[in-house]
Amino acid sequence: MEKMKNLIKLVFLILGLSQASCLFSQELIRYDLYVNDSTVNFADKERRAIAVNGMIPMPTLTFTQGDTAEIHVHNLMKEGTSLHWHGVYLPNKEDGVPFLTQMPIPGNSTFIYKFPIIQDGTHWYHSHSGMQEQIGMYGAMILKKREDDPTFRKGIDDLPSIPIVLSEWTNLNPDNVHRMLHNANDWFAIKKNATQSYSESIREGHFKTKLTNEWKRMLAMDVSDVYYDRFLINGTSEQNYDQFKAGDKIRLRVINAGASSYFWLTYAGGKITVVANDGNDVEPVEVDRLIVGVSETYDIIVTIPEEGFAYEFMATPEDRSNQVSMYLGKGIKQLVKPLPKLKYFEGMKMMNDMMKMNGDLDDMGMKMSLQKMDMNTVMYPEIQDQSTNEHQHSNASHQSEKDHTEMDHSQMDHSSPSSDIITLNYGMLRSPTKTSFPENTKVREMKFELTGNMNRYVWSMDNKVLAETDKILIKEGEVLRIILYNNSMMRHPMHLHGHDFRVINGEGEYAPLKNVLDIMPMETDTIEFLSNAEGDWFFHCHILYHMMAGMNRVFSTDNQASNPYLPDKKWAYRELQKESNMKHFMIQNDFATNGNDGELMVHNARYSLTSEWRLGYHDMHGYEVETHLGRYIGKMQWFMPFIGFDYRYRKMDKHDSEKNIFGQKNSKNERALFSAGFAYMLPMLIRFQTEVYHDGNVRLQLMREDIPISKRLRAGFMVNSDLEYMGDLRYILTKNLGVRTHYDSDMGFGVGLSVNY
Ligand SMILES: [Cu+2]
Repeated sequence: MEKMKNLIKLVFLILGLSQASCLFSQELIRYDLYVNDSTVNFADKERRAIAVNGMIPMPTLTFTQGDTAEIHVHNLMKEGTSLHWHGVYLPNKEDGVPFLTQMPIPGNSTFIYKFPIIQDGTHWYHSHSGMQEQIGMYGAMILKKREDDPTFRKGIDDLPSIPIVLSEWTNLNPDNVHRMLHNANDWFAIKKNATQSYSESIREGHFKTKLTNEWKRMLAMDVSDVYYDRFLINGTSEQNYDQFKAGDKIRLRVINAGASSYFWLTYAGGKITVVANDGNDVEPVEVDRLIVGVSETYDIIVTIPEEGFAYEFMATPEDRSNQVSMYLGKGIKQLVKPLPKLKYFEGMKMMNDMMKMNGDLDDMGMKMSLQKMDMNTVMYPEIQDQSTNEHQHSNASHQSEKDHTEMDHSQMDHSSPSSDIITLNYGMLRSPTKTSFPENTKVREMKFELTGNMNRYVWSMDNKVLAETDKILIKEGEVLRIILYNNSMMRHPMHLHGHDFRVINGEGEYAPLKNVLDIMPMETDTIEFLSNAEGDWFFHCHILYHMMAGMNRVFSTDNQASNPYLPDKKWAYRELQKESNMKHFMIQNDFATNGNDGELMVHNARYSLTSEWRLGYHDMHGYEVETHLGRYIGKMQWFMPFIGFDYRYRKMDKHDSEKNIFGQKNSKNERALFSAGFAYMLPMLIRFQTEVYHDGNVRLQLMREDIPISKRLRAGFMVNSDLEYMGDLRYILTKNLGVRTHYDSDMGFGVGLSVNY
C-alpha cells in the first residue's frame, strides 16, 4: 500500500516537472495590486491620492512575450475602480473600461485580470474610472522581447533599460479642475502667466493681435489648459543613475502618464536615438529632441559621452511652466539648456491668421499632417532666434524682400535648414518589418473631424459628444481606414484600445504601428487598423479632460458573444455616455455696498440653466431674479435660443413705470413674466441677447464680461433697451475671490467682494 502511494507520488512528481518545464517558456506571472486611498504632499499641501501597493506611480509590471499575466486587483477603497492595459492586445473583457468592457470593481473586493502576453514593448496601465488616473493610478508595463525572437535587435533590445514615467500634480481636486475648465475660469492662465491681457499686448507691441483675436471670438490661446503645481519623473523631481560609464548606451522607456501635458525630451549628452514608439519597434532615428504626446510611449537610446560627468535628461511640459530631470553617469552635472518661455502673442497672431470668422480653421493650402509642420514653432524662441539670425544673413546677401509666407513656412518647418535643431515627427518613423495587411482585405473608410470650443470646453468628434452617438459597428476581418481632421485649436492624442494602427506616413508597407496619434490643429492624418478582436473598443482623446468632455467613440464588432463582466451592455453604454456629458456647476456673488448681485449656472455640453439675481439696498430697494434655460447650437456654440422667467419686486420713489427705447411701458414695481429669446456671441466676445416677454415687451441687451485689462484686472459692461446700463471692474485676488467695483443704473455705485466657485 505504502509502495503504491509512493509510486503515485512519483508519477505526480514527474507530471509536475514536465508541466514546469513547459511553463518555463510560458510562465504564469502573477501580480497582486492593492489599491488604496493615500495622502501625499507633492506640492506643499497634504492631498488625497490613490496609491497601489503604497506607490505612486503604481509598481512597474514586467512580463516576457509568451507569459500569461494574472493581475489580482484588490480594491481597498470605498469607490469603484478599474485598470486599463494601455497598448496591450487582449480579450475585450480584460480591457478595463468600466461600463464598456466590465462593471467597475466595487470597493472592498478583488478582481482578476488574466490574459496572454502576445507582444512586446513599452506600455503602461492606468485607471479608467473617473479622475483616478490624475491622482496616482498610472504605472509602467514592460513587455520584454524574447532573445530568440526574429525581431530581436542586438545593441538595442539587450541594452540596460530604465522606465521613465512622466506625470503632473495639482493640489486642486481634478473634479474641480474639470469644472473650472468648463466655466472658462482663467485662474490657470494667471498662474501660468499666460493671460495675454490688453496691457500685456500693448507692452509687447501686439495690441492689434489681441484685438483681432477677440474680434474672431477667441479667448487667450495656450498649448495646454491646466496649471500644475509640480511635474514628476517616476514620482519625483530628480533622479540619479550614477552606475553608467563613458560609452555606455542606455535605453530609456519613456511613458507620458500625464493627464493633459505633452513633454519635450532633451539630453545634455548629445543626440537621442528613437528606437520604438507606443511599444512598436521603429528603425533607429537620431534627433535633438522630441515631444511625447499624452499617453504615448517612446523608447530612446542615449549615450554617456565622457567619464566624470552626470548628463541631464530633461522632460519639459509643452507650456514650459517647469521641468523635471534625470542624471545619467557620475561626476559634474552637465546641464541641458532649459527651454525658454513661449512667445504667446506670436502664437496668438498665428492662430488669428488661421481662424476664419465662422470658427473653422483655414490651413491656407498648407496640407499639414504628421507633426511635420509645427505651427507652434512661431512661439519657440530657441528656434526663432536661430532662424532670425540666419534670415538676416540671407536677406543681406539676397538684397531683396523675401516672400513673407515662404519665410514663415521655413520657420515653421523643423526639418528645414533654418533651424539646426532636429525634432522628431511622425514622418520620420518607419517600422523595421512590414506592417501592411494581407491583400484583398476589405477596407472601410471613415472620416472624423475633431471639433471643440475653448469657451465652453466642449470637445467632440463631428460636433457630437459620445452622449449623442451610438457605437460604431464594425466587422471582424475588415480594415478600418480612418481619416482624422483636427478642426479645433488644440492638439489631441487620439488613442485606440486593443489594437495598433498603421500611420500612413509615406513609408508604404513599412508604415509605423502606433496606438496613439497626436494630431495638431489643422492637420489631416490617416490611420488604419485590422479589426481582429471581438468586442467594444474605445477610441478617444487621451487628454483626460477632453475625454470626459465627450471626445470619444466606441468601435463595436458585430455578433459579439456576451461578456460575463458586463451583463447589461445597453444600460452600461448609457452610463458611459452620461460620464462624458456631466453637468457642471458655477456660482458667483458680489457682496457690494449698494447691493448684492450674482449668478448661478448649471450646464452640460448643450444645455445651460442660469439664474441671475440682484438685490438692492439704496437707490433700488427690492430684488429681481432672471432665469434662463437654453440650448447651444453649432460647433462654436455662439447661438443659444432660450426660454426664461423673470421676477422682480421693488419699491421706487420716483416713478411707477418707465418706458423702454421702443416706447413700451414697463411696470417696474412688481412683475412675473415668461420670456423667449436668444443669445448670440458677437465679435469682440460681446453677447447680444434679445427676448420677448409674455406681456409683449421686448428687451435687447449687449453685454461683455471679463475683458482682460491686465493679468488680474477684468472689466465688463451691459446696456439694454430698458435704458439700463452697468459697468464694472474686478481685480482677481485668488481662484475664488476678487474685489469688484461697479456702477449700475438702478443700484448706483458700489464696491465689494466678489466670490465665485
Ligand atoms: Cu483632446
